[in-house]
Amino acid sequence: MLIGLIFSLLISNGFAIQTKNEVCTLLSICDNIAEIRSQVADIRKEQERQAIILGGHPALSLKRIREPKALITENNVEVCTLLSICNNLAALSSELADVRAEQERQADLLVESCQTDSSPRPANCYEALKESQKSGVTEIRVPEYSRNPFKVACDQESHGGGWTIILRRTDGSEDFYREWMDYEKGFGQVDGEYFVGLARLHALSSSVPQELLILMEDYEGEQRYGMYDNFRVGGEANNYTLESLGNFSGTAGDSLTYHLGMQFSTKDRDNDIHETIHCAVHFTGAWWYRYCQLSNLAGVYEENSFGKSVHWYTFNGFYESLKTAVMMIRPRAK
Ligand SMILES: *[C@@H]1O[C@H](CO)[C@@H](O)[C@H](O)[C@H]1NC(C)=O
Ligand SMILES: *[C@@H]1O[C@H](CO)[C@@H](O)[C@H](O)[C@H]1NC(C)=O
Ligand SMILES: [Ca+2]
Repeated sequence: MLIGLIFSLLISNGFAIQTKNEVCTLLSICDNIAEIRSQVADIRKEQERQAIILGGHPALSLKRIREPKALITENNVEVCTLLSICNNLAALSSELADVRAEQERQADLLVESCQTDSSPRPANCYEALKESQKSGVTEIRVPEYSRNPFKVACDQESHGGGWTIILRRTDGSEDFYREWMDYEKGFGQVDGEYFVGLARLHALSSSVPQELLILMEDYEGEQRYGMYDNFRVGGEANNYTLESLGNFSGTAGDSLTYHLGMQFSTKDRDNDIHETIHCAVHFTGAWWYRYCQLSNLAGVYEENSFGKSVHWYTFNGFYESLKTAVMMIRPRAK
């Protein structure tokens, strides 16, 4: 904003007016270039000063601007030829472009940091449990991950409560056959069907050891669950590998340990180890596919053909779709 003002002053008071009213000699052009360059240097100083004032935001540290190659010696008439003027003008305009780009970057960061709400938030639904025993949508912030809070649904009743819901299938209202970018970011309605997103899932599960609870119900109304006591998902660098599950307990049987160590796959990312099949496409889902799967909780809702459904093999086999599937995590009790 301030910088924008300086820019307009620079353009109206500097080079343009003088060249209009004066005889345009090589000397006056040289002087003008030197003057503009010194003003650009001032603007850069001002940017640095602002970056320091805004220093609370770690991303605001000033990006170094490259030094232009051509240099004008102050009032050096001898070297001021047409060629050197051209070189200097080119250097100047690239320098201006850099300054402008840096200014835009800082403006974006400023807007972002102003929008950041720094009031306290629980880091997960287990912490939220201390404030309210009611299940529902709440805002959490994972300090290791981002300054920005995000919404999740909490289950504060099942198996002692404190569960952060990471995936929920209940009615088929949300399309789960999606691309990598969606799975990375998360999608859906947090009060309905949704997936929390792989990046957040990694952040949630990598800071503290987690338990994973999966609640499932079939169309006959039978409910079963599976629990794993040390669930962890890797980061972007290893394609959100299912790094750890721990020991299984529960009534649904273990249809997930088969997937341990696998990277995540989506319809546009074949990271499974099946050489001829792109499992995510073949089974219309997204999962830690191996060769290919025993479970497919991000499969197609109410789709009852082999392997494409929302299924958990040790509960409902490969054909029938589950009516409800909810995955949730909670920091492991020590
Ligand atoms: C992650 O997935 C991409 C796309 O499928 C692949 O090219 C890349 O090699 C994978 N990364 C690792 C560490 O395997
Ligand atoms: C899993 O069970 C085994 C054998 O019962 C035990 O040795 C191990 O410590 C358990 N792992 C965890 C993470 O509790
Ligand atoms: Ca494959």
